[in-house]
Amino acid sequence: MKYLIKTLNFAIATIVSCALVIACSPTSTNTSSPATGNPTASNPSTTNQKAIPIGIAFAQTSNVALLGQEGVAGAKIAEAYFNQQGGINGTPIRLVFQDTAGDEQGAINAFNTLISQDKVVGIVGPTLSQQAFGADPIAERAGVPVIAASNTAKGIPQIGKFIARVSAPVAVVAPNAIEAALKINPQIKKVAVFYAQNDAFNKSETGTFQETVKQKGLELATVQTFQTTDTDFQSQVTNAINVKPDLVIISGLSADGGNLVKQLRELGYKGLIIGGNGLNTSNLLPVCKALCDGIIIAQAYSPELKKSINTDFRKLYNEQNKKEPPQFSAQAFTGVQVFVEALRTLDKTTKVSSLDLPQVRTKLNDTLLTGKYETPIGEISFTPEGEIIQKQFYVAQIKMEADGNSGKFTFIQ
Ligand code: 1QQ
Repeated sequence: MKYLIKTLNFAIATIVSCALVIACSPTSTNTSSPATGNPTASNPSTTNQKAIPIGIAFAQTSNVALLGQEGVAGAKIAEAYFNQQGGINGTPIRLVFQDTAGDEQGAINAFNTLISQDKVVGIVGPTLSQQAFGADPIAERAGVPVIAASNTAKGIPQIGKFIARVSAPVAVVAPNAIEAALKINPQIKKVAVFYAQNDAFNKSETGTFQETVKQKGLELATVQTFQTTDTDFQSQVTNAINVKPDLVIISGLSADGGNLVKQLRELGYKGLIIGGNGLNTSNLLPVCKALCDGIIIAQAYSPELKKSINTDFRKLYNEQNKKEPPQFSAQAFTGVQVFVEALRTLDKTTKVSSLDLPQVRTKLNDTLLTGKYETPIGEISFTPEGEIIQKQFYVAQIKMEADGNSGKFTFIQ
């Protein structure tokens, strides 16, 4: 009798897990505890079929990988961390990574694979807003929840009801950098603004910077444009230096932004420089080396935040990377955390394993939007539209060592 009940339970468990995991096999007997359930695996072919798949779409190749790799690192820490805690009430999660590379098509391909082939319950990504405007409508049409972890342009949550973000918009974060610059140098009057005109995020960010400059009563002395693929900025830098600015503000990505900083300094600009979110990575340091010193960058994360989940995250990141965690890693961790906590909540009312995939995706989206989360970036929640509600922001300044090779982000606000 006991044996019969056990067999029946197993048969039911198998049928139930097949409801969610399309590629399941009826002979699957993997009942390993979450703690041993292959928590760091990222290759779908070698992983536990019972685990709940969450897609991660970040740039792992192209110049945008300088930003995307930090997201990958944060997501991997979250996978191990939450599986160690028991995953989704006993069922592990499994992150499935797809490289978006640097453009829209790369993100579209990654999303299509995650949605149709990997059958994920939701997606964290893509790396750039420019990519999100191309790929998010695909998830929206397929009814797959997306949590943007590094898309800060205006209009991201408005793409659709399945699109939310844990990356606070530049409109809220970027003005803090100008305030910090004015504290360092209250004499600032003339401002030169540079932006990459082939990128949606940079166009959005420069709009915020330019508005803030005017609101603060500063003179917007010149606006110079470039492309994220440019390496030579001599003519724009010369134009800017001619107006004798006291502050330069750059909206670009890390490779172009780093080269622009380098050429500004080489051609003699001595004033303060603000970099936007695209320069917000220590992968910038090998590009402008000693000349990166002093760049001011607004932050949506501080390693110093005294919350136990941040202490845990910071320790794990430090152990692996021997440095403080950067914002993009903290935001990616947070994106995974929101999915995990929303899945736990959903699973308590309706067993996730009893739902089919479209149901899980829809209910997960509804659940995540109503939750409150204690995360490494602080306590967050969402507006009904999917915009993040976050209270605290910071400003960092890059300090380079005398050798010009290493440096770090020091928090000034
Ligand atoms: C965006 C961004 C990027 C610079 C983050 C990597 O904020 O594209 O919205």
